[in-house]
Amino acid sequence: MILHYVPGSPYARMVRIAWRERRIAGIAEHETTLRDPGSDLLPHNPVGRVPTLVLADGTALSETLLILTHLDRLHPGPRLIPDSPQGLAELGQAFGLLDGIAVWNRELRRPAHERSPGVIALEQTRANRTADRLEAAPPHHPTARLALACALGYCERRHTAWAWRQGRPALAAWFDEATATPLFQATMPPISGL
Ligand SMILES: N[C@@H](CCC(=O)N[C@@H](CS)C(=O)NCC(=O)O)C(=O)O
Repeated sequence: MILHYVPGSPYARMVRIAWRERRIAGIAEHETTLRDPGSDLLPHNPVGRVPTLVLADGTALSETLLILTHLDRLHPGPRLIPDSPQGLAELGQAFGLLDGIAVWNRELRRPAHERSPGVIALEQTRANRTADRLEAAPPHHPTARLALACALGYCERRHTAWAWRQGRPALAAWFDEATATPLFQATMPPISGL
């Protein structure tokens, strides 16, 4: 199996950490390019997004949660996808936060005259509202924690437009502790300047 990724992707980072943590054998990683008509990802996955996990028979799995679902078939340990409604709710909240941040970040990457102030304001409000909830109630399920840590890790290095730590000392402390592991350190996204 080959996991296509880019180092800046918080979605791919989740899968990169998950398979290592679960010690799943037979996965190699390949750094690809995005938004590139010559990308070597496109023959496998015309959608052109990472993470993409290409199986031995050529089947290309995309979408982080679907890839995690497949990884759960490959290891005997605790499931990556939560069994409980509480765990699912936590995971959904972390993905919702990240998806909103991704939309916000995409707006900021457009030329200034193409940016939508309305979209930026909406996503900023969504992110702040969710982070305020997380300040009071951080997730317990390990995969929800992984997703949240990757979302905030993205903000630390590639979406510094959002001062998410401000006024949220508990969430900041939670993040610092959650990411002080060799796997988080080894998959640190590069700084983007945004
Ligand atoms: N819903 C997808 C989102 C993945 C995603 O948006 N990945 C970004 C990188 S962080 C990507 O591949 N973007 C390429 C593009 O938008 O063309 C998932 O959960 O895996």
